[in-house]
Amino acid sequence: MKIDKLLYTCILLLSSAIFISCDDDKEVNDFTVDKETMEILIGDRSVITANGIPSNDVESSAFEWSSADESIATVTEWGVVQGVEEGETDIIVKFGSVSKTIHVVVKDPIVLPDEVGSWRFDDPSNILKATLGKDLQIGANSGTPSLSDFPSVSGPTGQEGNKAIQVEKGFFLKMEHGIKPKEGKDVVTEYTILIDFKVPALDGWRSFIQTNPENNDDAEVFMKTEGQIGVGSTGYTSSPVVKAGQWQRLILSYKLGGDGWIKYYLDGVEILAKTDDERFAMVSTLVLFGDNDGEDAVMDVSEVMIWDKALDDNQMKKANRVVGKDRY
Ligand SMILES: [Ca+2]
Ligand SMILES: [Ca+2]
Ligand SMILES: [Ca+2]
Repeated sequence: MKIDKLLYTCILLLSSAIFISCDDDKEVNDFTVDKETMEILIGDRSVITANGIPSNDVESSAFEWSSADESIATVTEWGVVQGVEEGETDIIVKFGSVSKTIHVVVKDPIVLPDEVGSWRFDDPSNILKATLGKDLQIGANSGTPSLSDFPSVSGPTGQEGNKAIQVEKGFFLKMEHGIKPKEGKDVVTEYTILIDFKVPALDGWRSFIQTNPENNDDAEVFMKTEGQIGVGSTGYTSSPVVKAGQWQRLILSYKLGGDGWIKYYLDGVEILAKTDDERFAMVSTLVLFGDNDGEDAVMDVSEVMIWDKALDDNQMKKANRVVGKDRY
């Protein structure tokens, strides 16, 4: 008897469910999406299709689309998703009070190799600390420098926690980059260096790198007083590129040899490209912001990063875009 009762109850419930569903045939109160997750490349587009239940003749415009993070992926009012930057986010589609979430993974076809050294100058109590690699050292053209000669200053505006180091004229930093020369070479002939910097005014020459650890000859990469970047042997940018009082990102990619180059990118734009030059090859120590005879006026520096590869154009553009982006 008990089983019969249970069966009867079940049939009753089932038929009422069918009844309710048939009764609501014309009223859409739920919907499906054709995918729960999607993977997309930066710049590519892909569509998510939503269909009403029970009838699928709902106007597409009845659905409301939004992206949880438009810096990763955007979505149009028709459900067309576009990848913006590497990362993960959700696309949310709403119909009335019902909403569905589609998880989106945006991938970048351009792969940025891992850096081998990174210095951020964010900790005033340990300003030379390496995030990756060895801590930096300090140097001076005359006398013995002390840490108080290298004050902690503000970094890029709007980046809470991003601090910088101030390197005055006649003072410099020394980097033990840890990159080994290629087989058969006694110097490092391939690398890329990224420098986030600010010059307070266009009032004197600046030095970015000096490959001579003794710092007793000219630096390798300068800013001329008017703001051009380069050096005599490669030439300078045809016009000033450095702006007074503004944070900028310089990326220098170097590879010595027949297929080599020295390329300068500033804020993601190529400013100078030359064939290679032996003067850019490094020994185990690289001098930053130093020069032999005073062509190294004051500069604020909020980040230095180095790779043991010569990044290509796409990789430099990507490094300009993504390095530090999610850090502050
Ligand atoms: Ca000099
Ligand atoms: Ca030099
Ligand atoms: Ca910093």
